[in-house]
Amino acid sequence: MNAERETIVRMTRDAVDKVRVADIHTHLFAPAFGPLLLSGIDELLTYHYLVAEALRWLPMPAAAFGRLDKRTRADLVWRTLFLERSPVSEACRGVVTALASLGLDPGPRDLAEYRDFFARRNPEEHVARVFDLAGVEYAVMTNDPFDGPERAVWLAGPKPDPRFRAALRLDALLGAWPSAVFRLQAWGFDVEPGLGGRTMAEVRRFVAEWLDRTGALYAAASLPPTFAFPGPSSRARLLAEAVLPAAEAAGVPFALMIGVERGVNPDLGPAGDGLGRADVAAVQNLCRAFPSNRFLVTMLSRENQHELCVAARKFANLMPFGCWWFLNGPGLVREITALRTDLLGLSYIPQHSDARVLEQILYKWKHARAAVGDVLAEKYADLAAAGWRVTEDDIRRDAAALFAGNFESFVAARPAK
Ligand code: FIX
Ligand code: ZN
Repeated sequence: MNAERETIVRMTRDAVDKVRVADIHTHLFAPAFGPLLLSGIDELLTYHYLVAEALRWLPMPAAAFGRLDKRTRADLVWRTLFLERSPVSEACRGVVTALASLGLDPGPRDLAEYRDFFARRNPEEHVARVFDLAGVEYAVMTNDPFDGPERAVWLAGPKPDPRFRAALRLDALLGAWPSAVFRLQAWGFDVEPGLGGRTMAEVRRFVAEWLDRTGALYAAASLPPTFAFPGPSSRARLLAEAVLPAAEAAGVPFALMIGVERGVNPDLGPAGDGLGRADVAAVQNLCRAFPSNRFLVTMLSRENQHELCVAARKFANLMPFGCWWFLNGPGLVREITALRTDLLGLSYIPQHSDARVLEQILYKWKHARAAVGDVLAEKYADLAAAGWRVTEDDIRRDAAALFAGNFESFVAARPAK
């Protein structure tokens, strides 16, 4: 490496390591939501990413594993993935990074010591420390207005916590209308199974109420690989006639998380979801038909990434984000970040953590910063070789946009009518 390249690599790593992060999609909850905020070594070990890996070795059916208590499941995952073989997968390495980030020594492989450490934490101080160590300014939650315990907290009016922002998750509305309709009726909304009468106006009222109650930064839904738009499905109609108009009126984007095939192996619970390649035409059709709406879009299939970047070149109201779930490993994060940078410059959001357990933000962001930083360093070095003077201030500015600013501008933007 020549001296200029070395300097650029050093400056980029430093900027990306220090940049503040807006974690735009997680499954974490503010402490006010009580037991919904998961934390600690047993939660880390029973994360569904690890469960899927352990069940490839364990001599028991998934359903039997699922019936065991959490501590026993954690013991089995620890023994299977960390003691009987080396924890080289991304999710396993993540546990090691998280422990080390908290000052624990992963060397002795002493599960009892880690349990003891977490048992002695003061919960409030621990949340603050983890956010600080991860360099995360705030995490966006996934807030489901159809989830009983969560709904009860919102209705009681939790004290706002600036580290946890809301996102209104509408899978239960858009993906399961036949059951959603009865719940909406029970809550006083005049809706009909066949979508007739006042249904669309009432769903708009429901979405508007919840966007307001939660202060959501965006509304969202995960969608199967078969997602099509436009179309006669209740999902497509509710989206077009109720949800997008409500999001537009509230001035918030809608996040499409496309490509998840739920319950490929239902015995595995959340570890049993798979993926499929989707049709990016649905995204293009939405962006064209709803120019006053903004769409945050992530796709689960590796094969969709290139088409999504090309679609984003056509529509400024489309913001690609994250390397979701099965894409979240250093190899694919590097590949996808390089592809996005080649086609979109700096107009994308490279990663979200998708953390379900508080301490996961430690590893997800450490690993993401490293992978994204490597790609950016190479891009800046190539740019310098082409004759551009790359300054440290430029790199810091660009990193701030990628890791927080692009999201914040997109959320705040009001498209021209
Ligand atoms: O739908 C989602 O938001 C997914 O991210 C989750 O359902 C999934 O289980 C997950 O945690 C992936 O990281
Ligand atoms: Zn998620």
